[in-house]
Amino acid sequence: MIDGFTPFPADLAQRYRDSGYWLDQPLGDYFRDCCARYRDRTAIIADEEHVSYGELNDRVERLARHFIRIGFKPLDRVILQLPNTPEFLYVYLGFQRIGVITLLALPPHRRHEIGHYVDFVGAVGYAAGDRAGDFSFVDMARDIQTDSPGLRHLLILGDEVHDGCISIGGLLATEPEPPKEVLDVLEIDPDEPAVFQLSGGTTGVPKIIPRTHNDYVLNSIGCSGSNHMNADTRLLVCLPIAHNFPLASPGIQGVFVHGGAGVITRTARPEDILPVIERERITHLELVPAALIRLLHDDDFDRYDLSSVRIVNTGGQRLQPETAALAEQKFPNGKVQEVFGMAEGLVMLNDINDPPATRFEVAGPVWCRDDEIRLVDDEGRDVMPGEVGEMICRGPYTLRGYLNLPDHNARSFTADGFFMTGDLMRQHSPGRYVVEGRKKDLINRGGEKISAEEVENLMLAHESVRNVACVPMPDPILGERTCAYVIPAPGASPTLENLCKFLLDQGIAKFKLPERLELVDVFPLSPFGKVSKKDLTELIAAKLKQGE
Ligand code: J2J
Repeated sequence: MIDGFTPFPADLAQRYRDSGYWLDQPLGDYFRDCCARYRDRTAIIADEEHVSYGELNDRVERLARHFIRIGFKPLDRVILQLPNTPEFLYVYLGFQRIGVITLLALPPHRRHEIGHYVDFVGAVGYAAGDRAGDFSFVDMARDIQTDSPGLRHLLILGDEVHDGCISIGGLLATEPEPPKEVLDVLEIDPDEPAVFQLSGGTTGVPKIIPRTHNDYVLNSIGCSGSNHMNADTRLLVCLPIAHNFPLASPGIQGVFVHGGAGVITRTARPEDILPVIERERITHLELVPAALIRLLHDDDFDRYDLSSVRIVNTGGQRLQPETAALAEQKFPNGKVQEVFGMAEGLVMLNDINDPPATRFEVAGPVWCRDDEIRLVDDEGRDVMPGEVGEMICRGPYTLRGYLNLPDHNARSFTADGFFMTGDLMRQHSPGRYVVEGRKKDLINRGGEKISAEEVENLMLAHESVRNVACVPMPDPILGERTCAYVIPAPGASPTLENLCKFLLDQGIAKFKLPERLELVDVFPLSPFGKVSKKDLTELIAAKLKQGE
C-alpha cells in the first residue's frame, strides 16, 4: 500500500468482498468493460458532439498508451484541473487505465491550493485547461514547477503546444507507439487508491481523501441504483465534474454503469443549461441548491419544454422544503431527490416514494446495508432517538483515514474506524435523518466548502490584523457567505478590499474570500475561553436581519 494510506481492516474488507460490494477490478478496467458492453450507444454529449462508448474507449486507450510512453507508471500521482469537457473524462479514465492516482482539483483552485497538493502527494504530472478568462493555468503550472521540480509533466488542453508542455489535443490526434497489449500487463491493486478527492475544509491545509478502486466503483454502482438510472438516463453534468457528486455519486460514472448518456455543460448558469435540458431531453439533474434556486427563478424558465426531467437531485447543502416544493411544481414530471453526500464516502439519496413531507425534510435512507450510521454525543455515546447528535459513519466506501495526517486522523475517527463527520443530525424515522447543523468550522458557500482556519491563517499574516475569526453569514441563494471578524493591530484600519487583495496575492481560490468585514475590539469567548464562533455567527445574522 502507498505511504500514508489507511487501508480497510482485513475482517471488514473480507465482509465487503463476500457481500459482493467490492468487485476487485481496477476502476479503469471496470469502465472499459462498460464501454465494451454499450459500444454503439452514446456515452457523452457536449455542445453538438456525440461520443459513443466505443469512441470513448478508443480515446481513453490512446491516451493511456501515450501516458505510458511519456513515463507515467501505476501509483504515480497526477493533479487534474480540467474544465467540464469530454477531455476531462478521456484524461481521467486514461490515467485510471494505467493505475495512476488522479487528484481531482476544482477549477477555482489557484497557486496556494495546487502548489500544496503537488508537494503533499508528490505529483509528477498536472493536467489543465490553458486559461480561464485572463488567468493562465500554464503560467501557474510553470511557476509551481520551478519550486517543485518533481512535477515533470504539464498536460494542457487543446491543440496549441505551449513551451515545456504536452498538448492533450496532440496526444488524441496521434497514434502512440506502445501497442494495445501494454495495457494488459499492468498490475493494479484494486485496494490501492484510485482517486484523491479533496475534503471540504475545517483545517488549515486542505485534506486529501484516498478513494480506492473498489470503493469508488461501488460508490457509483450503488448511488446510480437509488437514483433510478438506466440505459435511457440522460444526466446533465453542469457542476464541476471533478467534484465527487457529479463525477461519482452517482454522477457520470453512474451513467456509464448503465449505458446512459452524460450531457456536459461548462457551467450551471440557467442560460447555459435550459436550452440543453430541452434539446437533449435530460432525465436527471444534479445541482447544488443555489443553482436550483437560480434556475427556478430565471425569467426564461417557462419558455422551455422541461417535461423530460424525471429526477432533480440537489446536494452539498440543505435544500429548503419550499424550494423542493416549487421545483416539483415547475418540473411537471420531476421529483426532487436530495442527496446527502461527502467526498469522504457516505452518500444517502432520498427514497422518491417517501411522501413529500418526509422527503423534503430528511437525508436518507442509505443504499448499502453495510453503511453503519450512529448519532453520538460529545463523549461518543449514542444519543436517544430524536435527540441531536454528531453523525459518525463506517462502510465499504467511506475512508478510513485522510492521507498522511496521523494526528488529524486520531481526532477524526473513532477507535473502531467510524468517521466523525462533524454533521449534526436527528433521527426522523428509521434510516432517515434531519440535518440540524454542524460542529465543523467551515463555511458552506453554495455547496463549496471553505475552511475558516485556512483563510484565518492567511489573514493573520497581514500586518493590520491582530486576530481574525471567519464565520458564516446567511445568504438567501448561496446559503452562507464568509464574514471576517477582525481585531485590528494597534493603529491599523484594515479594509475588506485590501485584505482580499492580500489573500489573492497569496494565490487563494476566489470563492474563499471574505465578503464582509466586521472590525471589533474583542471576541466573545466560550465558557472554555475559546473564541465563540457561535456568538459571532448569531451576531452577524442578527445584523443582517436588521438590514445593517
Ligand atoms: C445538508 N448538508 C449537506 C445535504 C452535503 C453528493 C452530494 C454532496 C456532496 C458534498 C458529495 C448535504 N444537506 N443534502 O460529496 O457525493 C454537507 C455536509 C457534508 C458535506 C460534504 C456527494 N450534502 N452536505 O457536498 O465533501 O456537511 O460533498 O458533510 O463537498 O456537505 O461536502 P463535500
